Amino acid sequence: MATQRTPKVNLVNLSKSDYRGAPTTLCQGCGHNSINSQIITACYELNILPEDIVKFSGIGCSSKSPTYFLERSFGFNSLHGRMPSLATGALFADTSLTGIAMSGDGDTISIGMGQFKHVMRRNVPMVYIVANNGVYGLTKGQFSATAEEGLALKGQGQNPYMPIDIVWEAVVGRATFVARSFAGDPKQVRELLKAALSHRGIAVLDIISPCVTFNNQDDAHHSYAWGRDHEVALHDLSYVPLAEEIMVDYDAGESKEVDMHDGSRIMLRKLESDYDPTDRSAILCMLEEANRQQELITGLIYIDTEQKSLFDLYNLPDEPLNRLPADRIRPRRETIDKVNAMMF
Ligand SMILES: Cc1ncc(C[n+]2csc(CCOP(=O)(O)OP(=O)(O)O)c2C)c(N)n1
Ligand code: SF4
Ligand SMILES: [Mg+2]
Repeated sequence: MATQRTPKVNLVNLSKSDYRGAPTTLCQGCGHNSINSQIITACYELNILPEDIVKFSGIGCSSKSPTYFLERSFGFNSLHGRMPSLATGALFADTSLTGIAMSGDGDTISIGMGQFKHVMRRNVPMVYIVANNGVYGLTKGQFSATAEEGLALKGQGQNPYMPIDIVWEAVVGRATFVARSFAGDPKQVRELLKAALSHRGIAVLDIISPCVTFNNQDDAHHSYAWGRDHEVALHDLSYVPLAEEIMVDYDAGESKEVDMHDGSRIMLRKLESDYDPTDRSAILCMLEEANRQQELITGLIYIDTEQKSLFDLYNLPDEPLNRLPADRIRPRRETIDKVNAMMF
């Protein structure tokens, strides 16, 4: 008689399939599919209950992605470019949840740029992924604001404009965790996702995610071939959860440690040179130079674990606001009268 194999479970007694979503309807080979798989693996390996996660997205192929991971989590699809304000409100209402947002370069950097800037300056605790392919994939491949100058696409002509660098915008915009990765480098994507999920503040991940249907020619800056040839990893990054004994297998002086709020650590092993992800002005110079040299810099680019998050700025009760009874959430009649009296 054939024996049935029991699926492997994690510390919260769930198998990896408990973290999956509906079957994807994205094109085969789309970078977004690869990011989705790493979200599933990261959450499984971190033993997070899917019910403790809330997913957010806007509009685009990338924004369809939350359907394809964590089907046991709640999810919100916003209007195009408006996901950050929806996420801010939802997370404020229940600060016990972990937010994972999936957006696109069109959704965030074209129509959504204003909202993106404000969610970063407010340091809303959430993982904010931009699956960046240089085009509007869903509406058939128009140039997005991250497309490189001179990119020529069938039916679109040649892009005359300079691109916007998402990482640059995030560092200047005061996001407290900024990283870049490449969908063709799944290990790095996974480790960065795990670190981002432990960050208390906004974690922006610019992930180059090729659109195989509209923008994957070898010389295009968001293609698999270009990414593979031009990726320059700043460090070899490993995420070490609190529960695991830290096995430092690096020589002294060869690695940098970043301590996270929850006691976990990010280990950054030196590759070419020492890299300090806390020195904002040096980072901006490095990004400028990398763009000039056409290098795809990846890794943990900037981190600040000291800045207060949006929720730390308010005197919030321990219980989530959306679970407080009406008599605790509504101001009393006398309070309203007092406020009104102050107005006149
Ligand atoms: C207000 C509004 N304007 C325009 C559109 C059309 N539209 C839908 S998705 C999209 C762009 C999506 O691009 P991106 O965020 O890069 O996602 P991708 O499909 O490339 O993953 C556009 C312009 C829309 N849905 N709503
Ligand atoms: S059109 Fe492009 S972005 Fe959309 S699913 Fe296909 S490959 Fe992905
Ligand atoms: Mg896009």
